[in-house]
Amino acid sequence: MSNQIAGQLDGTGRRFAIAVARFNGHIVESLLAGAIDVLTRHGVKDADITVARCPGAWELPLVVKKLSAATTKYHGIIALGCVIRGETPHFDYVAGECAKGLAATALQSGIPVLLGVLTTDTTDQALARAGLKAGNKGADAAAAALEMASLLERL
Ligand code: INI
Repeated sequence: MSNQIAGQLDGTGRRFAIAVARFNGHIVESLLAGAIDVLTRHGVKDADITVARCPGAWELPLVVKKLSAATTKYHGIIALGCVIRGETPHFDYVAGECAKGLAATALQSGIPVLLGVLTTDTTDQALARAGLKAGNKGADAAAAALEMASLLERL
């Protein structure tokens, strides 16, 4: 019989931080609502959720790095943003460096860092993934945060 280890979606007694980029705010606020909804429905108290806002996706890695080193120890940090290709020739830099920075912070800190950053070609695609018709990437990232927090405790 193999030894199987997996995380559960139980947020009881856990603390999470959410870093939120203000750029494309109408979309990112829907990601934030989805993330908070999933966390609280799985037992995380409102008081145990910290939300930190920054200008854009480019700034998310630094904010997440500071949160990962904060005195309050979080069980997971969720990064939320929205980068739309049609709106900027900087798409590849902003989206690429954001993802790279977040991945590096997770590995350096040992704290799960969840990628809830939409990268789409159009605003319609982003809206669809922010709760309109193709799920909510913020909610997905929050579920992954719960799972990873539980999994890391068991590994
Ligand atoms: N930031 C985003 O989060 N999404 C974008 O689509 C975007 N565009 O289109 O440029 C964007 N740019 C701002 C960037 O994240 C920084 O805040 C800015 O360059 C200041 O450092």
